[in-house]
Amino acid sequence: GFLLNVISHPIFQRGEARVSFIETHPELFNFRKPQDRSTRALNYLADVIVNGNPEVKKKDDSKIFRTPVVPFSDPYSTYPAGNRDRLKELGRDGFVQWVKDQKSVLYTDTTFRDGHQSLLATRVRTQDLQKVAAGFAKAHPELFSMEVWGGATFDVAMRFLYESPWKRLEALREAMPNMLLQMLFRGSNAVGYSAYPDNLIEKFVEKSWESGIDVFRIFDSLNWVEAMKVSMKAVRERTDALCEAAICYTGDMLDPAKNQKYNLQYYLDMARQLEDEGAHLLCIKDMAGLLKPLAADVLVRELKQAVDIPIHLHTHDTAGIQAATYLKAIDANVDIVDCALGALSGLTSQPNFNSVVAMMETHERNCPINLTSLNAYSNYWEDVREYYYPFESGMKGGSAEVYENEIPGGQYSNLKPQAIATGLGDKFETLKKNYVIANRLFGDIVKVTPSSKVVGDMAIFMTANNLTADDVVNRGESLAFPESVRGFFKGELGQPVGGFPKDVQEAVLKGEQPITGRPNEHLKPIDFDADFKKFEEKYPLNAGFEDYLSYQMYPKVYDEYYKANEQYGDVSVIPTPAFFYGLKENEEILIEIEEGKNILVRLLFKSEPDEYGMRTITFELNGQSRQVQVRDRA
Ligand code: BTN
Ligand code: 3PY
Ligand code: ZN
Repeated sequence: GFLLNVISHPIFQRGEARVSFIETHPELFNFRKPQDRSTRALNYLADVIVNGNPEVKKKDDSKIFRTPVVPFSDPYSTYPAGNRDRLKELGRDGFVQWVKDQKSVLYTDTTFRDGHQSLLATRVRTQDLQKVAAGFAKAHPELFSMEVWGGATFDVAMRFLYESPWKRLEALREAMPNMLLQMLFRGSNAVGYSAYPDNLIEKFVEKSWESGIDVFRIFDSLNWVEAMKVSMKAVRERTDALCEAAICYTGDMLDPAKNQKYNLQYYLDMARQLEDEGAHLLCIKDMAGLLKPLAADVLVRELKQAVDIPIHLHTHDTAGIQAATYLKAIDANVDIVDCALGALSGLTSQPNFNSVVAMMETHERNCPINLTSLNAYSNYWEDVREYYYPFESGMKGGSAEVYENEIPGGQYSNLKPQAIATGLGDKFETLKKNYVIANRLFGDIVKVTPSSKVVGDMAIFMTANNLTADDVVNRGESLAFPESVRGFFKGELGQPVGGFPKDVQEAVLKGEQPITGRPNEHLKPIDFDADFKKFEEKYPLNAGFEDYLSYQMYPKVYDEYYKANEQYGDVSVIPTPAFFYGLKENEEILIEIEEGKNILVRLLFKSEPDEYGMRTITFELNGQSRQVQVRDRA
């Protein structure tokens, strides 16, 4: 940290502080003085100006951002009724009946969650969503739902953006009162990467609903229905939200060489089980974009016969042909499809919403959507996307390679930064090949968070250590496998279809005994009253029980998020370009520091580092000069 007090001053740290030093630096004894919001925002900006945002690995100083245009929307106009109003009016069963009875195809817009998760490593910040949320909800009340939360957004919001996922949800809830808000929920892993006690899962579902979620898309990363039951039941019994249960699609159903495990019969059986467990909706979750058009035709037709609940199709356009999959699925009477606004669509994201709407204009199942307005919102995102250029994956066009490596869209855009962070940036091709080999070693599993992360970790491990499949089996005794890989073979993510390959399991576990039941069963229920009290003592400035749940999901990430908030205040108010790139000399920004209160900040100049490596940053804050000292960590 750079907040300058005597303890953090280099002279003091080197043990060279003399009485005269103390006398000449009285300001250094002002520590722990509570700082106002503006000062903390200046502290943040000063640090980014001097040291950069640690998440921005390669800054391009020649970039000039266009100012994104928020499509006009009258802030005082009322909200047209949407599907949230319909759900309230009809109740859950009545609503599901309405979905089935009406003939048009319905749309979920994934721009606010999977779109940016899959293209920009989940880095889109709340304020960029919030600026268009209300206008979009007023202009497009016909949509089935908006996917806005869950998946990786929860983790990334705290870990990399230092913002509260709960506040994001609450802000979007307020801005979109007519729309169904949807989240992605990882069954027994909630929004994390490991199993949690059942009562934590239940509490999380309950609080998510209270904070605004109307549709829970629940999946298990190994398609193990057993692991989905607790969260499905919690949605049904503790909330008035819709329970959408997902089947993860993998392999190639129509390819006899690839459909030994994951074939039509397998999907139909799973669908019936999920319907029996009380799902209101069924999702085909094609997380890697492997569902080819002709397979979609068969799968949707057969599922419509097998179950009575509406079918919601989710895919990723990694191969570039998933609009064709949608057309086939729509002809086969799929009820709902997932799309992302043009500028955040395609490649590893969802198919292009705008173009699908245009495609459907003369189709008998057309659901009229105002395309001119949709295009204006896409243009907004085209400009906003530029802010996030460091998080682009570099993929330039669709790739049929995905049929081989089966990497989920949401993982693909994060794997590149992970490879770079582990020093494997120039071995990305080998890494993708090892992903295929790792999957085979694991017995060809369903790959979606968190199981996909296990395969990714194994691929990174093999690449970093130049290991072959043979090495893994034959030299396994002497290899220290990644923690996530050991956990997987111990049964901590549950049971894969067809069980674990015994030879690899033995090599990894080295005599340790795996569990066979639900991992959550082995976890002690949480005593919420006592535990929340402990949490409050440790983190007195927490924002309530929701923050406690964040802490339960990600203790270490929460701790760092909390400290960042103590030091910098709520950084979600900083405009995105300044958040990532700081300010150029003479650049001026407006920050809404709290509701209705704006400050104007201009960077005047930054000094050279002094003999201790400290720089002085001079700002103008609402016309007054203000200085902040920052250690140059370069
Ligand atoms: C997903 O598989 O959920 C999408 C990728 C999410 C990546 C996030 S980034 C922080 C955290 N650390 C990881 O290794 N993965 C997640
Ligand atoms: C997630 O769990 O984050 C996913 O998007 C899985 O597809
Ligand atoms: Zn997805």
